[in-house]
Amino acid sequence: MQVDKKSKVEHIKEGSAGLRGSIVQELSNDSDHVSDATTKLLKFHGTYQQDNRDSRKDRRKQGLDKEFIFMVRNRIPGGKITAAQFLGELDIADEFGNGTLRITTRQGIQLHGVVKGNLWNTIHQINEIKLSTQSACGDVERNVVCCPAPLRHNAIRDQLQQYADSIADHLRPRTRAYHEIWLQDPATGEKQQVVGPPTEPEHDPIYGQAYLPRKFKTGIALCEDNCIDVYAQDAGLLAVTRGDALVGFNVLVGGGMGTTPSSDNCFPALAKRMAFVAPEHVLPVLTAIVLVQRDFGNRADRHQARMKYVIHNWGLAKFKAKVEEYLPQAESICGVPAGTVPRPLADPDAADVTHHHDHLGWHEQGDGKYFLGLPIENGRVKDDGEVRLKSALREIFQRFKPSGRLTAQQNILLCDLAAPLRHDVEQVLNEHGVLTIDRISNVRRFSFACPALPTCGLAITESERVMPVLLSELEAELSRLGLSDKQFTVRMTGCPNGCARPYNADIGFVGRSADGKTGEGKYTIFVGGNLIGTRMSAVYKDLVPMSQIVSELRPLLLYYKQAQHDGETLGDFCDRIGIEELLRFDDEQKQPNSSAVA
Ligand code: SRM
Ligand code: SF4
Repeated sequence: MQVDKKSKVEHIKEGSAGLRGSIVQELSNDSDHVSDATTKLLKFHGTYQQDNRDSRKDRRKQGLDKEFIFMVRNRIPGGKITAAQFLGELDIADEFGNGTLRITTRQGIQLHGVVKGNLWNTIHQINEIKLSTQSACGDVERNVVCCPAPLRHNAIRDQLQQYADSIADHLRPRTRAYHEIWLQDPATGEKQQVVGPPTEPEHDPIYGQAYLPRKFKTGIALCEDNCIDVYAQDAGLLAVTRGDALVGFNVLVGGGMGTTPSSDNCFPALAKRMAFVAPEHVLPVLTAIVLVQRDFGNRADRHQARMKYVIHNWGLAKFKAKVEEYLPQAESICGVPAGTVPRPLADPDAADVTHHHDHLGWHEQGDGKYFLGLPIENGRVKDDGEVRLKSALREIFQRFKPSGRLTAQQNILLCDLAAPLRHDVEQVLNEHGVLTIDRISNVRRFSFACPALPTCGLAITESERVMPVLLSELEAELSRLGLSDKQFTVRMTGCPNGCARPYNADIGFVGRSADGKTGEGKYTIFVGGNLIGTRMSAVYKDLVPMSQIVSELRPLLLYYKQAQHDGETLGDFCDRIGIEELLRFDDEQKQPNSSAVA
């Protein structure tokens, strides 16, 4: 008997008639939640069924079902958003969500706390403001990230954004399901919801009927500005420039941060440098890469389904040869003559990542206007006590109409501001208690955390909600040691899936378990990555309770203070010294007769 090796999700996708399934029927029934199969399909439409995990226990005690809510994710290539769109998102969050917006680590926006009865309106209204949630989640190309800085000293950054837009457009599923389900017929004004499969077959030459085995992520960066973490992408496009001209891209393949410690052979990985490609050949080459992953990615085990495992199993040379084999098919899909892309593909150019910018603070754009990079703690746009960030942004977008760019560090750039408006913008921020970059510590500036509890169904520990407190402790320790001027990345996640990319940061905290009684989280501490995102970190300590994280880091910070080389970053230091020696020093400092660590 033939054993069906495909995972359950594969069957759901294949049987969904182009991602329709029974979404329409389930949206219109009285239940407060949807079935498992529909939950899976809804991801392709940009929404996750979740439940409020804060209320789980109490509700269980009362014999009640979970408090179901939906997270709705916008796909915003390069994080480019207009003032009207940002204001629209705020309104939608107020009307249908929990009143907050969450800027994501992929330059998107998430709304949380949408109940099922408001889901259609939420997604519909997002489309009304000309944004989309289509394929923000699901086994397809995700939001394409791209350096958001609106620097116009030359044309390169605008060109990169154009690539991000065209890649996003090209790799969007061809099914009409999204439009049928969520959009309104502009001619009749009626809700256009079609029940059942399409009358004419829809052909998707890239995704077929089963889409990809897993999510796929593309990012575009500059060597001197890797703000989007190009090595963490399935496909990274690293711009190669000569003077003011874009001459091509180094194509990096197989990055990915997710891992499942309990599952064998799972690991986070940095992408590998595969080839140099001329700008006009990027689309066919990227398409060929996607097709290889479509046909050879693991469809039996979702833990092994990301493209990094294909590359790990085959080796880079075999993977590259397969991409070359798929180029004719890709060329045909892209509508370019066969043989357009020279093969074999050229070896990567020597150019590589050298710097990282977070684009915070005021910058002249090169066109006489200015942008302000505003830090947003963990990307959460909300009014909280005296810090009324949401109201400040609302006023700024209403009064000054800047365009916005969301960053992959969960911050926002307020762009295209004339010089005289700088003072007014600062005044609004001051009046609302919002801190600009000159008033926050370095460690807070270069940190971010994933949402985790109470919305994320996969969270093991807290992340976003505890990070601010942890950073306050860390700030005090760094100040005590005279290290406050150091710049290093600190990232936290509530589980090993790596949504805040903790595995290539200088310091990463990854949630591993939670105390059954107190709920206190225990974290793995990783050290030795770097700000420019080109090196993986290593486990320093495991299962450290939240309340002990700073004291467990203290000896390491002291060692750094004492033994750093001139200008050496914390991650470089940890990498040079090595985990074994760091732990030996840690041990020594903890001996009763040690004088160094108070
Ligand atoms: Fe993520 C799943 C949040 C960027 C790796 N991620 C999730 C879910 C949807 C949980 C779930 O599946 O039920 C989280 C929703 C939480 C919530 O309540 O909102 C979630 N991921 C996020 C965001 C919002 C984190 C943030 O702090 O901003 C980011 C949304 C980005 C976007 O706009 O598209 C986000 N996720 C990432 C990144 C970083 C990146 O892409 O640069 C990664 C690591 C890179 C990678 O993909 O390898 C990441 N998320 C994952 C994984 C692990 C995938 C894997 O290969 O194993 C999961 C779990 C899964 O897919 O099964 C996951
Ligand atoms: Fe959820 Fe884990 Fe991602 Fe955090 S890292 S948002 S806990 S899946």
